[in-house]
Amino acid sequence: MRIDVVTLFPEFVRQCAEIGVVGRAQRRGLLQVATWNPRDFATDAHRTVDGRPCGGGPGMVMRIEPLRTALAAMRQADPAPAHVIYLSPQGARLTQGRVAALAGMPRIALLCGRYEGVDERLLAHEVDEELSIGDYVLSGGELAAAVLIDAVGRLQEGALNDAQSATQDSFTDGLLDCPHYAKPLHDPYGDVPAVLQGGDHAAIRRWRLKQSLGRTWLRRPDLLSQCVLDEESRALLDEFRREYLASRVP
Ligand code: 4GX
Repeated sequence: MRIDVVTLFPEFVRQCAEIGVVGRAQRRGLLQVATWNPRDFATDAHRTVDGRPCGGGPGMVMRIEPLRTALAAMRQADPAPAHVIYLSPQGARLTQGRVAALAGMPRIALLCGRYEGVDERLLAHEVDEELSIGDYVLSGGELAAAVLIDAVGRLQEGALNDAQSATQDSFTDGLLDCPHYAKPLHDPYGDVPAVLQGGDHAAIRRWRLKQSLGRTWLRRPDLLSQCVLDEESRALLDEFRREYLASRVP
């Protein structure tokens, strides 16, 4: 897929997308990231991209014209339609479900705001979807864009080696991940759980599912209430709850 990013800090976004699994996805030709700097499209002598807010108040607002021209240049470079996303705290929360849907699109464009945001008229005419990566305020949309590119990029077919298959991720089935261990089996910090030391793969699968269910119940009950649990999962969660509550009795 292709991701275009409109940003005043193109080097930052590109560098974020060059490391790790996502960088490898780009080198494998599974993902193309292109950046467009609105400052390059400002026409005045000072290459102004911002203006005072109409009606007064603090801060600056990103002006329409350099963004409109940057988006036009992006479309001229490749006329294929792009799903345009504005990143801001006013957007709908980005979830793994939304990430998976975006990962299946042939082309998305990310608009990164700085200052107090972008002129609302540009957003109304150019943006298809507004997304937030969480309920906190960043100093610009670039980190949010980097988060989205990372989450979407690693889901491109062939980006992950099958040892790290995306189908085993937290949230893919609506549950948190189970605990993981590597050698040594015995350490001053504790032992690897006995079931993981043996080769009973059915028992290991049940243990991992039980841990996932138990951790989701303990840490993110909001996620668990959205899940439909089958009979095996309900039994494993009951087992986890009973053991957990028994272990807490003084
Ligand atoms: N998830 N930011 C957008 C500019 C801005 C300011 C006010 C609209 C209104 C963010 C987030 C985020 C910082 C990006 C402010 N836009 N983006 N920027 N949380 O905090 O995505």
